Formats: sequence, C-alpha cells, structure tokens
Amino acid sequence: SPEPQTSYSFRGLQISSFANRSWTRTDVLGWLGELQLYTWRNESDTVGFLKPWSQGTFSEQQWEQLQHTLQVYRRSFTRDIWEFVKMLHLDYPLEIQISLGCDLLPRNTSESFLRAAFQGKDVLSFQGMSWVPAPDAPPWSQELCKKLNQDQGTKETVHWLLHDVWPELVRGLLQMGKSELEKQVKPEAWLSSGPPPRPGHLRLVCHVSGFYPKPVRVTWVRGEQEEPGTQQGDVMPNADSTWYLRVTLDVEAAEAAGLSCRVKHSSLGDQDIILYWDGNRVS
Ligand code: J76
Repeated sequence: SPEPQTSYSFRGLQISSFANRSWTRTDVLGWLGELQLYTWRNESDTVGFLKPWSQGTFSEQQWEQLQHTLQVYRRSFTRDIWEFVKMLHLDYPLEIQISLGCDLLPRNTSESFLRAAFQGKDVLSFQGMSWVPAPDAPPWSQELCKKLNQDQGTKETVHWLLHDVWPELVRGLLQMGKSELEKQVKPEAWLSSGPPPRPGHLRLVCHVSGFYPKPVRVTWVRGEQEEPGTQQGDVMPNADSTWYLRVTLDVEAAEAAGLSCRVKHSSLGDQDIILYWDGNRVS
C-alpha cells in the first residue's frame, strides 16, 4: 500500500512573459511536495507566504537577505533578456520558464537543479559551476551560455542558492511544517453506476474522496484478483485541499455480482476499504 511520504521535493517555478520591447511580467511560485508555500507576483516587491511556516527556520535577517538576492535577480534578469533579444535578434512575444528544484536525500545530502525553457523547450541548465546548453537547443543557446559563464559572481550566487540556501530552507520547512506535511486524512468511498457503455453491459463506478496525501490505489477486484480493464480517472482536487478519484469498470451485466472496489491509502494502514457491488441493485 502507498507509504506515507518520506521525501519531499522543493520546486521553484518562474514564468516570464515578454510581449514586446516594453511589456513584461515575471511570476514565481514555490512548492514543497504538493503544497504551495510561496507566491511572488510581478506586482509585488516581496515574496508572499502561503503557510504560516513558509519561513522555515530562517531568521528574519536570513529571509531578508534571500529576498533581497531574489529582488536583484528579477530586475537583472529582465534587463538581461531585453539585451539578449537584441543581441540574438529573437522575435517577440517570448515565454521563458525557469524551474529550480531541490531534493533532500538520505544522509543529509541533497540534489539540486536549475533549468530554463524558451517557448516551451529546454534551452539551458546550470551544472556544477556553469551554464550548459540543452541538447537540441537552438545554436544561439551556446552563445548565451558563453556570455552567462563570464559572470563569475552570478555563478557563485546560483551555486550558493542551489547547494546551500535551498537545502537549508527545505530542512527548516520539513521541521516547521511537520504536522501539516505528515497530515493523513482517510478517504470515503461509494459506488454508483455510470451510463451503460452498450446494451447488456454495466459501468461500475467507484468514487473515492477526501483523502490526503495524494498517493492512492483503487482497483476493481473479484475476490483477490484484480480485474483487467479498470479505468483510472485523474486524481482531482476537492476545495478543502483533499483529493478525489473515480475508477470505472465496464462489465457484462451478468458478471457484475462478486465484484468489489478496493481502496488502499496510507491513512488506512492495512485496513483497506472494500465495497461490494450489489448484484441486485437497481441502476
Ligand atoms: C534563479 C536564481 C538565479 C539567481 C542569480 C542571482 C545573481 C544575480 O542576480 N545576478 C545578476 C546581477 O549580477 C551582478 O551583481 C551580482 C551581485 O548582486 C554579482 O556581483 C554579479 O557578478 C554581477 O554581474 C546578473 O545580472 C544575472 O545575469 C541575472 C540573470 C541570471 C539568469 O538567470 N539569466 C538567465 C537565465 C535563463 C538568462 C537566460 C535564461 C534562458 C532564457 C533564454 C531566452 C532568451
């Protein structure tokens, strides 16, 4: 059954739109696992906290320093891009997406990455101590990396953020947000029938709702045997930050008796929810 989540990945996502020579905006989101902790909209000078523990174990002063670094970065980034566009003769509008991540690994180690996409395609990443063009990136990506690699100060700052600041921030977040991150909410489950797929057949629907965290396993079974043809829906968000999933199975009407829906979720321990299809139900 799905294990309680023990490793969390931090993701920072930057979305920058350049409509023309003067209109631009940059928005940034920060996630820890499936929880959004930060929002930094273009209109705002400061990074917004979406959880009371978003500052982790950073002091006021450490947070101010980090935020200042990010403010300088956002201004410089915008200026840089305007310059690159001129230098490389690129056309507006352009979309740049930057994603930055940090995964804590066992034994106090961590793994971080930073990569950038241009018009939805990877163009470059930061590896070790330098900027590297992505495989299959346009030829100008070489030129861009060469230029970026001349700025030793920025490379040091990026390295410091990826390998020192972010892992430390994440460690503090795991500590301060522990109870919320380890929250377990049990699902409810119920059965219904959907529109018959064709005459003489039934569509059995198993609804599972209200669970947290997201990993869940829902199957149609006959006895212990998993039924082939089970259709997994997408896990959808409920409004109360829990999740919802429906799983359907099409069967001949005569075969429906003896089928059951089995739900495995970390909040249930070994006590799977099992719902039996009532062969006599009126659908
Ligand atoms: C995502 C985190 C990156 C943090 C980088 C922080 C460092 C920084 O802000 N550097 C800018 C200012 O640099 C000057 O001041 C520094 C001290 O504050 C140092 O002294 C430094 O030596 C000095 O030059 C600097 O202007 C950077 O160039 C800002 C932008 C860096 C960047 O990420 N560029 C970037 C990334 C992706 C450019 C292009 C892409 C891909 C898109 C391609 C489409 C055209």
